[in-house]
Amino acid sequence: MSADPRTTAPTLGRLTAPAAWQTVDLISDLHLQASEMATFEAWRDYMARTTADAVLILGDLFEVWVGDDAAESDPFLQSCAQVLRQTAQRLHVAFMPGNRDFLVGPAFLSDCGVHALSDPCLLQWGAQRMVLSHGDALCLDDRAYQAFRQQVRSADWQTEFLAKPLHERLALARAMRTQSESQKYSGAVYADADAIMALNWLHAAGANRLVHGHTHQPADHPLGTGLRHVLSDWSLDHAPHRAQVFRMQRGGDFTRLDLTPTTNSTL
Ligand code: LP5
Ligand code: MN
Repeated sequence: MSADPRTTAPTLGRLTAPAAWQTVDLISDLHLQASEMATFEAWRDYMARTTADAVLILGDLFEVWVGDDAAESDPFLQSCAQVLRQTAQRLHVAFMPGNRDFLVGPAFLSDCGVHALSDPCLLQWGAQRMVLSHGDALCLDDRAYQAFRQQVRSADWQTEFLAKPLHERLALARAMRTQSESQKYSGAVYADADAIMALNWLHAAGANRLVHGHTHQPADHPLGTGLRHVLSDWSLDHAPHRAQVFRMQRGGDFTRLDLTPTTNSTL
């Protein structure tokens, strides 16, 4: 019998913020893809202009990622790599894998100068301690997804998958996306983050805030005596347009910057 994830202590990664950091931006779920250039351009412009000391990407930056070798022959993924590389030259950029891009490898990240974040991860920033996650692991009621996740996150599955020719991996990823989209359009109600598991993570980390994406339901919820901040997804190619940055200040204040074209948020 496997352990109950609601009460098992998580394996936490750790990011200790340097004393000089004043502002940290958190983004997730951009689902970048060549057919959605408006979203890419908004992200590229944001990355070039942000005044934050760090951009932490909490998963699903890419629509799908089937292996680092795919980026070598794909001009769009090369453009994404260039944005990451240029931004990482002037501030701290870190990437946590999501359910679409969990196969982004250390070679791609180090080629871009991007730091890896494991999921979940404790961000220690002065007196603040917060847990960061993509969020999919918390959606426990989605049993079919959790079984799928357990399989595709295993080292054996990944070795076998990455050994397949690129065209086969792309076809499998397309089939998986079709399956996932058809589930969405069937009207299935998606699970939200499990409150007991989320609180267990906070307690294990000695933290009072959790920040995650994945559910695409941006909001700030009470969680125990703390808060759960849910990030927005991005799309400037499909209405309703959304492009939101969750910005934290040293000391704990936060704002949500809306970067859709009709607003005038300053970065
Ligand atoms: O991503 P989103 O928001 O649509 O839905 C997610 C869950 N879906 C996924 C799948 C991804 O969308 C696509 C993965 C791309 C990764 C590329 C590399 C690896 C390729 C792997 C090929 C096998 O994560 C969705 C959740 C939803 O979030 C809400 O939390 O419900 O979960 C699913 O749709 C999974 C199914 O519920 C269970 C799948 C069982 C396997 C069925 C196989 C079907 C045939 C596919 C052939 C490979
Ligand atoms: Mn996701």
